[in-house]
Amino acid sequence: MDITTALAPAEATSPSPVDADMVKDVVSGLSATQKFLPSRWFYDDEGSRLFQKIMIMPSYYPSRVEHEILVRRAQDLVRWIAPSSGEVDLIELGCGDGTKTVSLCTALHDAGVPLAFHAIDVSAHALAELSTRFKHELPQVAVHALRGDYFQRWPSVYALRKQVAMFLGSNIGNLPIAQAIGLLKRIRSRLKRGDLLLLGVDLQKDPRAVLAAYNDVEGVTAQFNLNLLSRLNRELGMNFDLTAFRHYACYSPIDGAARSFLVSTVEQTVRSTQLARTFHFRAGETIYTEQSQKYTFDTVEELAASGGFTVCDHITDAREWYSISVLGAH
Ligand code: AVI
Repeated sequence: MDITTALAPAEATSPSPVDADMVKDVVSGLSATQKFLPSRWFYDDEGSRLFQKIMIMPSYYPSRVEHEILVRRAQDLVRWIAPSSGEVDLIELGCGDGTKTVSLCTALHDAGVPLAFHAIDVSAHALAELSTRFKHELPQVAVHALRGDYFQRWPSVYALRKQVAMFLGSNIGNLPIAQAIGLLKRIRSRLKRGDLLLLGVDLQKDPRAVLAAYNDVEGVTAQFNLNLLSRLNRELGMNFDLTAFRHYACYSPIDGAARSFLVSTVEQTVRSTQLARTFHFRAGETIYTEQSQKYTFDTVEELAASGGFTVCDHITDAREWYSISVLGAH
């Protein structure tokens, strides 16, 4: 197996004490009329550990159903990815530890598709696990691990080979619409006509099932949400009292958005030594921390068109709870 781990220069050094983007987001988010903190800051080590826990909870169906589609509908995906005998570069944005994709790569390999797998992720730890997984389970496939932010990085590939990009995990749903379109356009600009993007999207369904996924009785999503405040305490010298905030999740079938908030249970002022700022909270005031968009086939089509793609197919589970939508670069 050929494993190339390319470290982005800025990421190869130890993290700087204060992240300038985080400072910008926190100052603007906590000064806004409707306070907000972007969900990208959830994923420090503890946040990633809690998200792993969420993914195996019975109420959190998206990861389970997506995995089921990747396994049960692998042959349909193989037919789209490799309708003829040419070589394919499979490029996964935000690959994690490879659990999602190893079964699809196995199906492609078993179908005799000449394949190179380019795995992009910010986490060196996840990439190391992915490399080990492929070494044990599928040593015949060349894995190129690329560490970095998928908003910026792209592997070097041969211009003539077919490229199939993958953005799974329903991660598109966490991006504000302008950013989601921006990401699709960026991916499109790297592809040529006839290449594909496989996009994992969570579909609209019984609102009670959606709400249960973000409002689990075990309280793991609450811990995941509150961990954001622990992170800001640690990294920006803030003094959030975690017992004075509560997780609140809601789902609106009108716009298909599941939203998470942290509610201040009392009137309070939070300080940051690093920022030399204070932020005031009324009792009951909320910080909007995450949007998880749920789609219909129509809204996937609108999103795809805005990003420069056409929808070729929606590969779903039997209940149509989730779709790996096949988008064609035209
Ligand atoms: C990573 N992302 C797709 C998850 C979601 O469903 O929006 C994050 C998550 N938030 C709460 N539970 C899971």
